[in-house]
Amino acid sequence: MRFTSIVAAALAVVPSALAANFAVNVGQGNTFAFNPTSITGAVAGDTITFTFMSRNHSATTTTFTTPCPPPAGGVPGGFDTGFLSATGTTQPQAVVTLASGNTQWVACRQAGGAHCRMGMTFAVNPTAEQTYEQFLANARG
Ligand SMILES: [Cu+2]
Repeated sequence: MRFTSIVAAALAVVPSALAANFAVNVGQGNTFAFNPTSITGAVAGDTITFTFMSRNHSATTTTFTTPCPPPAGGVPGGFDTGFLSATGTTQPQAVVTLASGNTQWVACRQAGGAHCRMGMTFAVNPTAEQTYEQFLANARG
């Protein structure tokens, strides 16, 4: 009986022990930017913790070819943190758990896409065929 409960407890710990968290700053230094601008090697179950450091922004999934503005709620299978404001010393966080390791394109949807067009963009697992740099160029139009 004791042995069984120890095994069950050990198994319960495995998924969280394997999952990685990626820390991403949003609007750091009052800029219209995500920092870092991309992450690689993310797999299902990993988390991204977005920390909103200035103004009012979102992290919203969008398309590679037409990034701006991202759709409210994000693209199907994606995510949208909604708008979060950093005020004074308050820097809200949003934690997104990835359902897959698929490539995802992310931008701020504030101001009808104005922040996005200024280059406020982020990529999850960009590829050699679809690079972050090309996504950024698509956003800037
Ligand atoms: Cu923004």
